[in-house]
Amino acid sequence: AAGRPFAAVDLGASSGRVMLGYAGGGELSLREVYRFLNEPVRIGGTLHWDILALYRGVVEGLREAGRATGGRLAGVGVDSWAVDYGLLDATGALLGNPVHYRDGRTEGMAERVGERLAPDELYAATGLQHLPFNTVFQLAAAQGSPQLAAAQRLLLIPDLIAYWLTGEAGTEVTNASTTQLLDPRTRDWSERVAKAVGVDLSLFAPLRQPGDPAGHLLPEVLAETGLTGPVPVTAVGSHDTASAVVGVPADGERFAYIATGTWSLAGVELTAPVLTEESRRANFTNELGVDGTVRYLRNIMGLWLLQECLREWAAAGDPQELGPLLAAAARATPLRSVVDAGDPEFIAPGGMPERIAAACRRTGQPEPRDPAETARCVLDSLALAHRAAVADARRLSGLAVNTVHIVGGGAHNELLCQLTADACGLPVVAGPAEAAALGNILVQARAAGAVRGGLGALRSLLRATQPLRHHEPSGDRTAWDRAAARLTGGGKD
Ligand code: ADP
Ligand code: LRH
Repeated sequence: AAGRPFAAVDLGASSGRVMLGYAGGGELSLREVYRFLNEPVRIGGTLHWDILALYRGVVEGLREAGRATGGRLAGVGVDSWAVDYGLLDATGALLGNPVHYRDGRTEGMAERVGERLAPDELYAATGLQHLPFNTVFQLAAAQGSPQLAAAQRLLLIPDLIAYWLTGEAGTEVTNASTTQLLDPRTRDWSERVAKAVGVDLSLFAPLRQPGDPAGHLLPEVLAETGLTGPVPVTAVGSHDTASAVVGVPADGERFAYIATGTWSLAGVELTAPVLTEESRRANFTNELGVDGTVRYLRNIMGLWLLQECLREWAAAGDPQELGPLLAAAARATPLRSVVDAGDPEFIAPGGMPERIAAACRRTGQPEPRDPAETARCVLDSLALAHRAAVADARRLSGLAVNTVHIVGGGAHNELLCQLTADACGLPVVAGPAEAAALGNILVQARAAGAVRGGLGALRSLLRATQPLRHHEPSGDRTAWDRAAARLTGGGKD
């Protein structure tokens, strides 16, 4: 093969994986060498990430990657979910387990921060949509804790993993943009926001750009993984969604993307942030992307809704298999009932089938009667939320979108992709499902000189090498208008 071997460590909220990619000489291939569940742990009333189990999964995955390549890797890159962090003491030791963004500790924190900096000023300065778990609100919740008092360093999750692999600390900028402490115009920290909300910016390691060198695997990591050094680690779009957007196989600029996994992140790629009051009210975010881009998008609950139902049914002794369940959902009555998949009421874990049923009752719609109807309600609701986000992104950015790309695990879900095409009234291109890993590998490979060019060139390599599925819009679009009206009490959506 012409390509050189790169490993992508991609930690999602539902699973972590180490993917081996060969890139260069016109080649781009990817295969999964190791996947492990990411199961949070509740202790003493606080929901934590099992960060050491995740690190072990990373090491085992790198060993597997080395097994496939005779111990040689041209590079490693790490991406993960956003906003969360670990704190280190003066010796570099981890202070406590990182807290999960779905933990309840941030309740009331937006109000507390709002007393110091009004929501409209915070938006104008950071461009970040209001999500209760943004890092600023987590830090407000941690204020006064002995851990924060002892902390000398704060590392976002992918930077923490990279630190353990290399001994070098940095703060990769795409993920830093999810802290709500960064100004998307300067792509640098906002001293003003940090001061106003009482965050000490010296906790953060220096900013890094995607493509920057991030050190080499430590001798102890080489020994544990059986890899032959030196193995460079490269900063990638360390926010998984930033890497996933690199991995969107778009032709040209007029596309919307939906990265669908645990979350659905739906929006467009821009060259400058949109910081208007209208944008704030529409709850659109300006996260930073690779190569100076802005990811202008909205968070939608995503397949979390279904994951939580599956977990609940299994715990109640009624385990459902995803394939047959989706087949039954495809046969269920379309748009029988829908919920607002953007509603933060669905963020916390637990009791999801009942919470979905309660939301249907509240809006005067029939409750789902079985798992198939619940799954159909979730998928119809996601498609409806995708449609609203794509329409708002077009309107607020002025970009004339003609195609919707669905990447992430949800790209496997043909029903969801077709419903999204139907709801948006636009053609949907589905795949790759592992867009984040591909984006991670492409940015490393480019830094190593194995591939060349801007995002357009990287995306044409994706189109030439990755299998994609096409969904044309079908059905009656007004049915979606009527369903949306049920959620807004008869108003327009
Ligand atoms: P994350 O990165 O947030 O952990 P993923 O991008 O891995 O999430 O997406 C996981 C979701 O993708 C699952 O919850 C599931 O709904 C969906 N998915 C994965 N594989 C399939 C499949 N073969 N068919 C249908 N859906 C799938
Ligand atoms: C998706 C994701 C998303 C964030 C959320 C916390 O994995 O990174 O972009 O909003 O996790």
